[in-house]
Amino acid sequence: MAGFNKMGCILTAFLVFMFLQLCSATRYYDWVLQEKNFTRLCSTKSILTVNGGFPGPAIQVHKGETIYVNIRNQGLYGVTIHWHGVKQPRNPWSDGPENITQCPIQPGSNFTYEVVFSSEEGTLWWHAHSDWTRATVHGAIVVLPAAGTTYPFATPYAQQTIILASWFKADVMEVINSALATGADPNTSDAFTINGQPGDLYSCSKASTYRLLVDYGKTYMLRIINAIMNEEQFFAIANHNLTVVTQDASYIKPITTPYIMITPGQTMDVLVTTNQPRSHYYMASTAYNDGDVPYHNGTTTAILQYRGNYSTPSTTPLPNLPIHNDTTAADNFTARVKSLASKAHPISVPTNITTRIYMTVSINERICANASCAGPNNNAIAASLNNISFDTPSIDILQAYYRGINGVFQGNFPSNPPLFFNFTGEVVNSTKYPTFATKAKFLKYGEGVEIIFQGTNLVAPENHPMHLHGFSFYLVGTGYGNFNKATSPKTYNLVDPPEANTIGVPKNGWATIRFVADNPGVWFMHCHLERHASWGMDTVFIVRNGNTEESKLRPPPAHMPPCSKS
Ligand SMILES: *[C@@H]1O[C@H](CO)[C@@H](O)[C@H](O)[C@H]1NC(C)=O
Ligand SMILES: *[C@@H]1O[C@H](CO)[C@@H](O)[C@H](O)[C@H]1NC(C)=O
Ligand SMILES: *[C@@H]1O[C@H](CO)[C@@H](O)[C@H](O)[C@H]1NC(C)=O
Ligand SMILES: *[C@@H]1O[C@H](CO)[C@@H](O)[C@H](O)[C@H]1NC(C)=O
Ligand SMILES: *[C@@H]1O[C@H](CO)[C@@H](O)[C@H](O)[C@H]1NC(C)=O
Ligand SMILES: *[C@@H]1O[C@H](CO)[C@@H](O)[C@H](O)[C@H]1NC(C)=O
Ligand SMILES: *[C@@H]1O[C@H](CO)[C@@H](O)[C@H](O)[C@H]1NC(C)=O
Ligand SMILES: *[C@@H]1O[C@H](CO)[C@@H](O)[C@H](O)[C@H]1NC(C)=O
Ligand SMILES: *[C@@H]1O[C@H](CO)[C@@H](O)[C@H](O)[C@H]1NC(C)=O
Ligand SMILES: *[C@@H]1O[C@H](CO)[C@@H](O)[C@H](O)[C@H]1NC(C)=O
Ligand SMILES: *[C@@H]1O[C@H](CO)[C@@H](O)[C@H](O)[C@H]1NC(C)=O
Ligand SMILES: *[C@@H]1O[C@H](CO)[C@@H](O)[C@H](O)[C@H]1NC(C)=O
Ligand SMILES: [Cu+2]
Repeated sequence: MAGFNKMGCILTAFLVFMFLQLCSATRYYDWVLQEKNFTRLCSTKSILTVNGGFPGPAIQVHKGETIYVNIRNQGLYGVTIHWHGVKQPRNPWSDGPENITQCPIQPGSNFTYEVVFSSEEGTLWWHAHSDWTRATVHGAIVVLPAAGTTYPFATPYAQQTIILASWFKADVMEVINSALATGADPNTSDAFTINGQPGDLYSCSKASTYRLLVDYGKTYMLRIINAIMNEEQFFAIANHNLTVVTQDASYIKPITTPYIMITPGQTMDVLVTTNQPRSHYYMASTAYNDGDVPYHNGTTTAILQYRGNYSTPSTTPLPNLPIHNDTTAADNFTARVKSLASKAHPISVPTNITTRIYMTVSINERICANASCAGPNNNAIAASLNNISFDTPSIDILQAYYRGINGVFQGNFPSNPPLFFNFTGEVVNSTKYPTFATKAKFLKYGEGVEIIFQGTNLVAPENHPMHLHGFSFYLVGTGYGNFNKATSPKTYNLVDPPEANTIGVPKNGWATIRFVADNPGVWFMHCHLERHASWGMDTVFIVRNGNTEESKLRPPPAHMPPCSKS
């Protein structure tokens, strides 16, 4: 009897130990930010990485879990990490944007993020949110259905993350810092990459091209992430259709298409059926750029390689990707994206809108003394929302709001542009110049919010992928030209609009989004083209506390990284 108890005890202890191991294995991540040398495009350079990887490690969770990620910074400068598309209910303390919700984790120190998953299901990603460090510091987040539930389609045979990224031969910090210093456009990247590799069409890249080995007659899920810095993308696989089933970790009505258009910041899960003759096929990604602005014009490739006994084909077919300025191709795809809106995955589009913001999205000029800058008209390029070019503070806005520190930001971000003109028409000189300030917009807890993004023709019109932290929102309408108060709302889709965290505002057009302000805290919103964000195409929403404990901001963790007195 005593022996049995002892054995039982040991067995229980062993099971508890194994359980804790499993839990800690999946719920606690220990990451080191470190420089590492990589060779790409015939040259070697040191880049900032997490745990030495490019891309960095993947996180896999089930819907609704919470994880902890300890970031130990052994790099050269202060960095923060953002969990892109994770709503982090009541927990902006772990959202990440530098000097918006925290100050940087300085070299030699560490910070543990608590990442709270809620309604997200699909693919998201994490990335550094300090200057341009996200170019090399990023990775996938896979959110599987909760235990006991499944996909709203047949479970794929296997799945693979496909991360699109940018590669610069130069140091990325130098690229943006020198551009900000001269006022000109930053240099474009030297390659796009798929899972870290430029692929066969770039020099010195053939041997390392990423290969996805597949079996014939199966359905694979590709979890595609656009981590590229400055260009939207067309992506396709030769001879294979793609069936898109999620966007930004929300299910959509399946779309079968030869190509997708995916903006920086967006994620899409696509199903691919391996029904073609056993062989090699390229998957490829190239820029969608409909503006008259510099962009990288290369094509990154990887190989979809069937397993089997066949001789290596003499040629590998490339998919037909639309040309870089094929706006129709981009719009044709984007217009097909609709929420699944099923019983198991319902949606809830707000109709009681109490805050409506009409927001111009513009590229601008900053006047330089003695016309000494290298941008247009010897001015510096700037960017703005409602003509306010965002100045990043040196104390985070979240802390300033929480502790009532004055002088860090102003709460009067306007609900309208300062001047109404023909935004998408001929440019008048006097409308090009923004105001530089740190302004945030307060929202009441639980209210319905609508934002009408209005693209403008100022300086350099193009498509802008606008990204909101802390929420997913519904894209209820888009159009070209100026938003028309009387006619545009009649085109809204309130039945099955896509739910997203990033949407492209058409070049010289508008896009309307809606969300309920049910996440108290401080939430950044910005263009996900990194050069635009650097130029000031950003703002901040502060959602006030509600009346119940569950509708209030959580208190900060014990050790937020300190802000330096620089
Ligand atoms: C990268 O390589 C250079 C040149 O060989 C070397 O000096 C440097 O220490 C290396 N950096 C890292 C992080 O390994
Ligand atoms: C820093 O890391 C240690 C473990 O290495 C951990 O105990 C500590 O809580 C971390 N500090 C912060 C602020 O996250
Ligand atoms: C940008 O490109 C130009 C022209 O190729 C080059 O001279 C310059 O060094 C580059 N700047 C940076 C920061 O890489
Ligand atoms: C791709 O889809 C189109 C339209 O549904 C169809 O005509 C075509 O046969 C499909 N191609 C393949 C390779 O499945
Ligand atoms: C792509 O860009 C490079 C470098 O800017 C340029 O030399 C080349 O002509 C461009 N190729 C095409 C097809 O536009
Ligand atoms: C592969 O196919 C060739 C030609 O049909 C055959 O000679 C060879 O034995 C096969 N190899 C294997 C491992 O099946
Ligand atoms: C698209 O770009 C091509 C070449 O880059 C150019 O010839 C063509 O005129 C452009 N089309 C439009 C509509 O701008
Ligand atoms: C876009 O869709 C329209 C209408 O459905 C069609 O006429 C056109 O050919 C499509 N264009 C492209 C590039 O797919
Ligand atoms: C954030 O603030 C710190 C001082 O706390 C400053 O050194 C850093 O440059 C700021 N970052 C940005 C992006 O402005
Ligand atoms: C605005 O400008 C566009 C493009 O020049 C023009 O087609 C449109 O008629 C203008 N709208 C108004 C109201 O003037
Ligand atoms: C445009 O406006 C700016 C700012 O008011 C002024 O400095 C500049 O001289 C104007 N340029 C022209 C060509 O009118
Ligand atoms: C609309 O929202 C406001 C603010 O949240 C609320 O006070 C009001 O009761 C709501 N109206 C309806 C009809 O739900
Ligand atoms: Cu933009």
